[in-house]
Amino acid sequence: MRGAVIVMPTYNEAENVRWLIPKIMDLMETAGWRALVLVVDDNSPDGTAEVAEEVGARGGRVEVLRRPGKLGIGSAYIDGFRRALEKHGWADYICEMDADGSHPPETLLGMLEYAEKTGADVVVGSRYVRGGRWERGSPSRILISRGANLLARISAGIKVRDATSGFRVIKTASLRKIIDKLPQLRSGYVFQVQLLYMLQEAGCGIEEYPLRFLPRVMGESKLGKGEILSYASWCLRTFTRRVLRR
Ligand SMILES: Nc1nc2c(ncn2[C@@H]2O[C@H](COP(=O)(O)OP(=O)(O)O)[C@@H](O)[C@H]2O)c(=O)[nH]1
Ligand SMILES: [Mg+2]
Repeated sequence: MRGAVIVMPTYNEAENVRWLIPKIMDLMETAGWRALVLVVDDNSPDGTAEVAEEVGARGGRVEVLRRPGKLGIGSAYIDGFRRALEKHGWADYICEMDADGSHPPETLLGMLEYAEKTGADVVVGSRYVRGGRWERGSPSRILISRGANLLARISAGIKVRDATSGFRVIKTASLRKIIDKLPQLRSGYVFQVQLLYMLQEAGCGIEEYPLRFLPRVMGESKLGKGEILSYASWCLRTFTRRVLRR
């Protein structure tokens, strides 16, 4: 039986994880996958961690990694990846998935099956390949996303069209190759592009799979101005470094 750990960073997502986690587990089980949802929660005031534990109590296929405060999505993934690599050696894949309902569980299954079929090291859920799209995305968010992707391409030479997507399937063995480099990654949203750059530099095969990116179901986005600034500064630094290296 193939296995996957789904790392899911959360901050105030109680009402979303309540329905999302059971849905993921049902789908994975029906399709014959062994799965564990690893929630990385930053002491959410709305009690996300408790809700996740409650829905996971039946079956024991949910694990909650509790952190003391809001430390950033990037650092949540780093801690989650470490835990998965150390403790869940049975998993063939380690996945990234948002907790807000934007990433359909059916697509996760499609991405895993696509990874199996193609042998890719990484499969990215992508809004910018044929069949992928934003569902009711606000024009300003789409513009930010398009701009961020253009910057990633110019500055880091990233070939993936949706480099900022946080919906990914990564072969465990491929992630293990870069485990020593994980501390170099930043704590915020720019982590996603940095990680992809690292995997690309390590020679990984990266594929994209169409994603219909849905509006978040409950709550608010945590993407702020500080994140955008940190993103732009990383792109500038990476661009400079790459030009100097030539
Ligand atoms: N643990 C943790 N999770 C976070 C943090 N910031 C965002 N997230 C989670 O990361 C995922 C994506 O965040 P979201 O606000 O939906 O970003 P957006 O989709 O770009 O608007 C969601 O599951 C959030 O709860 C954080 O600082 N710590
Ligand atoms: Mg979201």
